Amino acid sequence: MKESVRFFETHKARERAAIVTLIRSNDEETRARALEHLSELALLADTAGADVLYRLTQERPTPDVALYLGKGKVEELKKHIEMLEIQLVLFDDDLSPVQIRNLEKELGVKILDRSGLILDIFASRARTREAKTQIELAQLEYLLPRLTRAWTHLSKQMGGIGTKGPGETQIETDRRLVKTRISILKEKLAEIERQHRTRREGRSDELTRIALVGYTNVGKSSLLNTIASGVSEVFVENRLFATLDATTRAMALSHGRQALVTDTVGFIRKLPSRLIASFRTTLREVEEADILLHVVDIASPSFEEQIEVVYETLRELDAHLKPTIMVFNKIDALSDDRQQITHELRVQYPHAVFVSAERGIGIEQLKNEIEKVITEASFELTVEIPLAHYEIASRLHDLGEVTERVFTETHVRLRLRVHARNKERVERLLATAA
Ligand SMILES: Nc1nc2c(ncn2[C@@H]2O[C@H](COP(=O)(O)OP(=O)(O)OP(=O)(O)O)[C@@H](O)[C@H]2O)c(=O)[nH]1
Ligand SMILES: [Mg+2]
Repeated sequence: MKESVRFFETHKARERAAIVTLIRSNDEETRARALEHLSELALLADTAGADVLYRLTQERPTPDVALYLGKGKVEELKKHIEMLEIQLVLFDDDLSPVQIRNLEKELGVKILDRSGLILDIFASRARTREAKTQIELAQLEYLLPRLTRAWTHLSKQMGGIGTKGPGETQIETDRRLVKTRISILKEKLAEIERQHRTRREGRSDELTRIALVGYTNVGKSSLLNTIASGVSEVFVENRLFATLDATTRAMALSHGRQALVTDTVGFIRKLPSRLIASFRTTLREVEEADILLHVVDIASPSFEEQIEVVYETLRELDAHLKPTIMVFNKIDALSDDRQQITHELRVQYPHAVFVSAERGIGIEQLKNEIEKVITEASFELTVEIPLAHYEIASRLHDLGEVTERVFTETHVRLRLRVHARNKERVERLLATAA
């Protein structure tokens, strides 16, 4: 079974890649956003060990069912593949198994979508038994629907999975093997989870537990190194997903008190759900934290979208109602013409702190804010209420201080500062709208 896993692992020599995306409508904003996402994909490609030699975009409201791109664009891509000796084409969207198969047949090179690429990176960066087990599970679940004749045949040509002969019987056998392996991995993870629980139960409950959350590469590990004492530094790198495991350090507070701070895996746009599911053991630290520090890279032009992605991922983890401190990092890297943004953000997030983990700026304020949340026992959270239940929003005003109110077509989103004694009432109230 190990064979099928190796297919996704990072290849030693750098590969030559093209990247592709659709621009769904012809307005400027859609175009700019699609190009930003494409740049992020290039960064992901670099992390995975590929050099991007060609970028292709097509303006098209929806993907072609069979080939994702239009026929003409596929031809254009093919020409460039030959000219530039490209070995790998990466798509920013998730492709269906059929699209992958057709594209491989048409172009004769490896095709990977965003999820496949993210899985590849996780696979090559996993170090601990836990991370390795989690990623193998996610990969096999990704692989299962793609285990078809064309896939096995092509992979045979390109090395990697299914080097045994193709043919229906073989595929059926492979499928069964994959399924068996999946259940073994799930059992293994359950066992790891049990060991974790025992360890967690053994630790003191008096210490406040804080988890760092945020988009990948925003500086969570750097911040942990700056705020927490520890002999060994946590690995920091200007690549995506430098951290895959949870690390916990003690942090000194005033009056000799301490808190425990955990750094963990970063989030990204379109993080495959199955990856989140299989990383639940690692992310348990987030689920069980008393306070979240939501770290944001203020110097990134897309930090607002990144905040949304993190918020959505926390929702998936059921951790979005936790007391959260917004931490805007990398203020040292903010260009002069964007300085005014901090003023706007101070209005939008009155309890946020602005820091530079690398230069040690704002760390005292951050510690003060953490102390405040612990001692005053009041905290901020973001809630989303369907407009149909708008009366809940008005009742929340009586339970806490509303610091922000944003309307979408279906929901109103509130940022609230609530006293701990009202926490349960807020939760009960929200449950009535769920
Ligand atoms: N200019 C500047 N760069 C920073 C700061 N904090 C971190 N960085 C840089 O940002 C990059 C990512 O830092 P990490 O601490 O690895 O980020 P992370 O959020 O842990 O990233 P992942 O583990 O990959 O999700 C590194 O190149 C850091 O040197 C800061 O305050 N200012
Ligand atoms: Mg990190």
